[in-house]
Formats: sequence, structure tokens, C-alpha cells
Amino acid sequence: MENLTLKVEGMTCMGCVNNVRKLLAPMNGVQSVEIALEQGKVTIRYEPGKAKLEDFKAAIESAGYDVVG
Ligand SMILES: [Cu+2]
Repeated sequence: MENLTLKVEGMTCMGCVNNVRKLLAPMNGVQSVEIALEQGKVTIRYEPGKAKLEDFKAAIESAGYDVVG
């Protein structure tokens, strides 16, 4: 398992947090998703080889949020 922390812009409330969590949590290889709203940090614990950064970014951006780091 590996941890990846992304900086995401555009999340403004717990509804946004839940949107992002619901997108990422069911993805293949994802074990857990932690989101810190105030810092805009999304930490994903996942199995490398089953999931990758590009997929996480695409999912987050498809919901209208920006991955900035
Ligand atoms: Cu919101």
C-alpha cells in the first residue's frame, strides 16, 4: 500500500468532501480516502499497480475540482 496526498482546489464544504470521497473510495485498488477540507488535502491509500495518480486526478477533475499539486 502507498499513500498519496494531492492538493485540491475548489472544495468548499462537506458536500464537496463527500463528492470527492464517493468518487475515489470505490476505485479499484483504493483502500482509504482522507480529506482535510481546510487544507484542501486529499490523501489516498492505495495499491500501486491497481490504481494510479492519473486516474485519481481524472476522477477529481471530472467533478469540477482542480488538482494543483
Ligand atoms: Cu461543497
